[in-house]
Amino acid sequence: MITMKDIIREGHPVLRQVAKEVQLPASIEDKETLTNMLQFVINSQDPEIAEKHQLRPGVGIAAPQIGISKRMFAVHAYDENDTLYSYGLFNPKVISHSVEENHLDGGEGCLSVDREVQGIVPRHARITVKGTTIEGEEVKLKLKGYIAIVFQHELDHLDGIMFYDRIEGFQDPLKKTL
Ligand code: UDB
Ligand code: ZN
Repeated sequence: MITMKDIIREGHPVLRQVAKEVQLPASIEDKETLTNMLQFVINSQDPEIAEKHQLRPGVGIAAPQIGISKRMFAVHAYDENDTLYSYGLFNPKVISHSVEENHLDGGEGCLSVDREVQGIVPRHARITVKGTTIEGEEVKLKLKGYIAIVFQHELDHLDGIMFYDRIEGFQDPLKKTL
Protein backbone atom coordinates (compact mmCIF):
# COMPACT_ATOMS: atom_id res chain seq x y z
CA MET A 1 0.00 0.00 0.00
CA ILE A 2 1.26 3.47 -0.92
CA THR A 3 1.48 5.92 2.02
CA MET A 4 2.90 9.43 2.45
CA LYS A 5 6.42 8.05 3.04
CA ASP A 6 6.42 6.82 -0.57
CA ILE A 7 5.69 10.29 -1.92
CA ILE A 8 8.64 12.20 -3.34
CA ARG A 9 8.82 15.82 -2.18
CA GLU A 10 9.86 18.94 -4.08
CA GLY A 11 13.58 19.28 -4.51
CA HIS A 12 13.92 15.68 -5.74
CA PRO A 13 15.11 15.68 -9.37
CA VAL A 14 12.58 13.04 -10.52
CA LEU A 15 9.82 15.66 -10.17
CA ARG A 16 11.65 17.79 -12.75
CA GLN A 17 12.21 15.05 -15.32
CA VAL A 18 10.10 14.47 -18.43
CA ALA A 19 8.66 11.01 -17.78
CA LYS A 20 9.06 8.21 -20.34
CA GLU A 21 6.17 6.70 -22.31
CA VAL A 22 4.86 3.40 -20.93
CA GLN A 23 5.32 0.46 -23.30
CA LEU A 24 1.89 -0.85 -24.30
CA PRO A 25 0.36 -3.28 -23.70
CA ALA A 26 1.36 -2.40 -20.16
CA SER A 27 3.35 -4.94 -18.14
CA ILE A 28 1.81 -6.58 -15.09
CA GLU A 29 4.20 -4.49 -12.97
CA ASP A 30 3.10 -1.18 -14.52
CA LYS A 31 -0.56 -2.15 -14.15
CA GLU A 32 0.00 -3.04 -10.50
CA THR A 33 1.77 0.25 -9.85
CA LEU A 34 -1.06 2.24 -11.45
CA THR A 35 -3.68 0.21 -9.56
CA ASN A 36 -1.85 0.95 -6.30
CA MET A 37 -1.70 4.65 -7.17
CA LEU A 38 -5.46 4.74 -7.77
CA GLN A 39 -6.01 2.82 -4.53
CA PHE A 40 -3.86 5.36 -2.66
CA VAL A 41 -6.11 8.20 -3.85
CA ILE A 42 -9.26 6.26 -2.94
CA ASN A 43 -7.81 5.33 0.50
CA SER A 44 -6.80 8.93 1.16
CA GLN A 45 -10.44 9.99 0.80
CA ASP A 46 -11.65 7.35 3.27
CA PRO A 47 -11.70 9.16 6.64
CA GLU A 48 -10.84 6.01 8.64
CA ILE A 49 -7.99 4.82 6.40
CA ALA A 50 -6.66 8.37 6.03
CA GLU A 51 -6.64 8.89 9.79
CA LYS A 52 -5.03 5.51 10.49
CA HIS A 53 -2.21 6.02 7.96
CA GLN A 54 -2.03 9.83 8.16
CA LEU A 55 -2.84 10.34 4.45
CA ARG A 56 -3.56 13.78 2.98
CA PRO A 57 -6.94 13.53 1.20
CA GLY A 58 -5.87 13.51 -2.42
CA VAL A 59 -7.62 13.71 -5.77
CA GLY A 60 -4.82 12.50 -8.03
CA ILE A 61 -1.25 11.26 -8.14
CA ALA A 62 1.30 10.92 -10.94
CA ALA A 63 3.98 8.20 -11.14
CA PRO A 64 6.94 10.61 -10.74
CA GLN A 65 5.51 11.46 -7.31
CA ILE A 66 6.36 7.93 -6.17
CA GLY A 67 9.74 8.09 -7.87
CA ILE A 68 8.72 6.36 -11.11
CA SER A 69 9.51 8.44 -14.18
CA LYS A 70 6.80 6.94 -16.42
CA ARG A 71 3.82 8.57 -18.11
CA MET A 72 0.94 7.41 -15.95
CA PHE A 73 -1.35 8.92 -13.33
CA ALA A 74 -4.44 8.16 -11.29
CA VAL A 75 -7.37 10.48 -10.58
CA HIS A 76 -10.34 9.84 -8.30
CA ALA A 77 -12.42 12.97 -7.99
CA TYR A 78 -15.94 14.33 -8.29
CA ASP A 79 -16.90 17.15 -10.61
CA GLU A 80 -19.37 20.00 -9.93
CA ASN A 81 -22.28 17.62 -10.71
CA ASP A 82 -21.02 14.93 -8.30
CA THR A 83 -20.03 12.73 -11.24
CA LEU A 84 -17.09 10.54 -10.27
CA TYR A 85 -14.00 10.48 -12.48
CA SER A 86 -11.96 7.48 -11.42
CA TYR A 87 -9.16 6.64 -13.83
CA GLY A 88 -5.71 5.19 -14.01
CA LEU A 89 -4.28 6.25 -17.36
CA PHE A 90 -1.18 5.23 -19.29
CA ASN A 91 0.37 7.72 -21.72
CA PRO A 92 -2.32 10.40 -21.28
CA LYS A 93 -2.15 13.18 -23.83
CA VAL A 94 -4.07 16.41 -24.36
CA ILE A 95 -5.23 16.24 -27.97
CA SER A 96 -7.09 19.56 -27.90
CA HIS A 97 -7.86 22.37 -25.50
CA SER A 98 -9.87 25.56 -25.29
CA VAL A 99 -8.30 28.99 -25.66
CA GLU A 100 -10.39 30.05 -22.67
CA GLU A 101 -8.64 29.64 -19.34
CA ASN A 102 -9.86 28.76 -15.86
CA HIS A 103 -8.39 28.39 -12.39
CA LEU A 104 -9.29 27.33 -8.87
CA ASP A 105 -10.07 30.44 -6.84
CA GLY A 106 -8.11 29.13 -3.86
CA GLY A 107 -5.05 28.25 -5.94
CA GLU A 108 -3.57 24.73 -5.87
CA GLY A 109 -1.51 22.53 -3.61
CA CYS A 110 0.38 19.32 -4.25
CA LEU A 111 1.02 16.06 -2.42
CA SER A 112 4.71 16.64 -3.14
CA VAL A 113 4.72 20.16 -1.68
CA ASP A 114 4.65 20.50 2.11
CA ARG A 115 4.00 24.23 2.22
CA GLU A 116 1.33 26.62 1.09
CA VAL A 117 2.03 28.38 -2.16
CA GLN A 118 -0.45 31.14 -2.89
CA GLY A 119 -1.36 32.39 -6.32
CA ILE A 120 -3.65 31.74 -9.26
CA VAL A 121 -2.65 28.80 -11.48
CA PRO A 122 -4.00 29.42 -15.00
CA ARG A 123 -5.23 26.27 -16.77
CA HIS A 124 -7.14 25.50 -19.95
CA ALA A 125 -10.89 25.66 -19.26
CA ARG A 126 -11.59 22.57 -21.39
CA ILE A 127 -9.38 19.73 -22.57
CA THR A 128 -9.75 16.52 -24.52
CA VAL A 129 -7.47 13.80 -23.19
CA LYS A 130 -6.60 10.48 -24.80
CA GLY A 131 -5.06 7.65 -22.85
CA THR A 132 -5.13 3.93 -22.10
CA THR A 133 -6.88 2.60 -19.00
CA ILE A 134 -5.49 0.00 -16.59
CA GLU A 135 -7.71 -2.53 -18.40
CA GLY A 136 -6.01 -1.63 -21.69
CA GLU A 137 -8.88 0.29 -23.24
CA GLU A 138 -8.18 3.47 -25.20
CA VAL A 139 -10.33 6.33 -23.97
CA LYS A 140 -10.98 9.88 -25.11
CA LEU A 141 -12.28 12.14 -22.32
CA LYS A 142 -13.78 15.60 -22.77
CA LEU A 143 -13.22 17.45 -19.51
CA LYS A 144 -14.15 20.85 -18.13
CA GLY A 145 -14.30 22.63 -14.80
CA TYR A 146 -12.63 21.18 -11.73
CA ILE A 147 -11.84 17.77 -13.27
CA ALA A 148 -10.07 19.41 -16.22
CA ILE A 149 -7.86 21.24 -13.71
CA VAL A 150 -7.02 18.06 -11.79
CA PHE A 151 -6.06 16.26 -15.03
CA GLN A 152 -3.85 19.19 -16.13
CA HIS A 153 -2.12 19.24 -12.73
CA GLU A 154 -1.32 15.51 -13.02
CA LEU A 155 -0.31 15.81 -16.70
CA ASP A 156 2.13 18.56 -15.74
CA HIS A 157 3.90 16.17 -13.35
CA LEU A 158 4.70 13.93 -16.35
CA ASP A 159 6.50 16.87 -17.94
CA GLY A 160 8.38 17.90 -14.79
CA ILE A 161 6.15 20.94 -14.22
CA MET A 162 5.03 22.00 -10.73
CA PHE A 163 1.81 23.99 -10.25
CA TYR A 164 3.72 27.03 -8.98
CA ASP A 165 5.70 27.25 -12.23
CA ARG A 166 2.43 28.55 -13.73
CA ILE A 167 1.79 31.21 -11.07
CA GLU A 168 2.57 34.56 -12.60
CA GLY A 169 5.75 36.08 -11.28
CA PHE A 170 6.57 33.06 -9.18
CA GLN A 171 10.21 32.09 -8.67
CA ASP A 172 11.00 28.59 -7.46
CA PRO A 173 13.93 28.95 -5.06
CA LEU A 174 14.90 25.36 -5.89
CA LYS A 175 14.84 25.87 -9.66
CA LYS A 176 17.93 27.20 -11.34
CA THR A 177 17.24 30.38 -13.25
CA LEU A 178 17.46 29.91 -17.02
C1 UDB B 1 -4.35 16.92 -4.09
N1 UDB B 1 -6.04 17.46 -2.55
O1 UDB B 1 -4.55 15.75 -3.91
F1 UDB B 1 -12.22 19.35 -3.44
F2 UDB B 1 -12.20 15.23 -1.20
C2 UDB B 1 -4.79 17.93 -3.05
C3 UDB B 1 -3.82 18.07 -1.86
C4 UDB B 1 -2.47 18.51 -2.37
C5 UDB B 1 -4.38 19.11 -0.91
C6 UDB B 1 -3.67 16.75 -1.13
C7 UDB B 1 -7.22 17.95 -2.83
O2 UDB B 1 -7.40 18.88 -3.61
N2 UDB B 1 -8.20 17.29 -2.16
C8 UDB B 1 -9.51 17.35 -2.23
C9 UDB B 1 -10.20 18.39 -2.84
C10 UDB B 1 -11.57 18.35 -2.85
C11 UDB B 1 -12.24 17.30 -2.31
C12 UDB B 1 -11.53 16.28 -1.73
C13 UDB B 1 -10.19 16.27 -1.68
N3 UDB B 1 -3.72 17.33 -5.23
C14 UDB B 1 -3.24 16.28 -6.11
C15 UDB B 1 -1.78 16.33 -6.40
O3 UDB B 1 -0.93 16.93 -5.77
N4 UDB B 1 -1.45 15.62 -7.44
O4 UDB B 1 -0.21 15.59 -7.95
C16 UDB B 1 -3.56 18.70 -5.63
C17 UDB B 1 -4.77 19.20 -6.45
C18 UDB B 1 -4.69 20.71 -6.66
C19 UDB B 1 -5.43 21.02 -7.92
C20 UDB B 1 -5.58 19.74 -8.65
C21 UDB B 1 -4.87 18.68 -7.86
ZN1 ZN C 1 0.81 17.46 -7.63
